[in-house]
Amino acid sequence: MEPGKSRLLDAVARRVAGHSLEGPYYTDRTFFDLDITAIFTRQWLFVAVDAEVPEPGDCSTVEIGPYSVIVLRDDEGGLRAFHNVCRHRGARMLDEGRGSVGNLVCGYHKWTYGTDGALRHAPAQPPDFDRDCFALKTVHVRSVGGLVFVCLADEPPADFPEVAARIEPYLAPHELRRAKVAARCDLVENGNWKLVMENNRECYHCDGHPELLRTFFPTYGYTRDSVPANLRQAHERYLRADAEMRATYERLGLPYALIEELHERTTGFRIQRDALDLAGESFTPDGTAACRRLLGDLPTPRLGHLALHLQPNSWFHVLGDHAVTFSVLPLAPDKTLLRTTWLVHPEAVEGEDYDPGTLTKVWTATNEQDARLVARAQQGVANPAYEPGPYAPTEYQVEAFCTWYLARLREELRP
Ligand code: 3BY
Ligand code: FES
Ligand code: FE
Repeated sequence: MEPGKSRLLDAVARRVAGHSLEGPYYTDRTFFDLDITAIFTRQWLFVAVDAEVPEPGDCSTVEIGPYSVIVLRDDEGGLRAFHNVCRHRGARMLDEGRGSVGNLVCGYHKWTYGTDGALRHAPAQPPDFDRDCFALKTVHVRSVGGLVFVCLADEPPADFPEVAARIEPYLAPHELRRAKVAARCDLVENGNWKLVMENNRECYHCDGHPELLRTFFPTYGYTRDSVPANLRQAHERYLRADAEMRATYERLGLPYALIEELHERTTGFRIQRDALDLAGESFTPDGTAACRRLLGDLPTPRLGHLALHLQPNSWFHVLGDHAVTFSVLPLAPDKTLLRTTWLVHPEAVEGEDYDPGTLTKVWTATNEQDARLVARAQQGVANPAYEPGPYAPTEYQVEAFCTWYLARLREELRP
């Protein structure tokens, strides 16, 4: 076995369950490259929403390690994804970001591809040139209730269709496929992508989120018996709100049961409809809706939030009045892009039904607070004095993330 590989396998074997990972997982270029190969080229990744590419020709380009992928609505209204690499001499076709195209034209020598990826025109080639041999390379893509996932693997994880089928009924009433993008924010965090994910998987640090905690119950992640004394009052409020929400979900026929299979399967996920504090409608200072026009045909804004967490790179909060999606993309061992997107009903009018500032305020503040925590964590794990420490019981989803992650590394490194 190559020495590099055995060093990585040794690190994986050394890992003490229930403890954070060793420093090099977050700082070392070899681990970063392994993460791209073992995780980001193998798994289904959340990269966009249908609402970003509603019309034929609409496209969104996303960078995944050294890869660049075009997500595109084709002329028939179907979703497609292609490698952003021209089949002539490999030039990048589209810049990162969003746009709309009739055809995909390479800027170098004008090879021109249809929205189905077929090469339509290659100037000044000999008569026997076979255009059929040079279609854009495809990438697996699918929408799950309006959330767009791509997979760079030749053979994507076999359990994703089943996971999608279990998630879709929860998302369906919110009709995200028809929604519109109300706001978007790209935040580059000074930390490894795993620190961004781990931070999202616990509320142990949530007292750092005063705006979020107006409505987000800080008891998230605690069991009934483990709620600490300072959170007892919040827990009492949670229990009352939870009972009422369950009755609402039952009455409206909304799926709400917790499904939590974060490390038991290749596509780890967690989904749950859950109460919010105060008015219980949205992430606002008093909990009332931030958008007057509700998603889908929902009859009431008081629905709490549908929380969805997926390995390896995403989480979502889907409410009665809006949805907010989070996509995590690694840039370097110590740099990560967090892309946040807010969705509202397609006919919601800015300035009338919603104010973008109010809509985005809580998660913008929360993301910035989290980014500061992640940057501090990165500084600490890069310090030679760092050694892995024990997770608290309420950090069980961080442990699940690490367990899931290490299983993927083991699969990749298997001799
Ligand atoms: O966005 C989330 O779901 C996580 C869970 C707890 C902390 N953070 C808010
Ligand atoms: Fe694209 Fe030449 S590299 S047309
Ligand atoms: Fe946080």
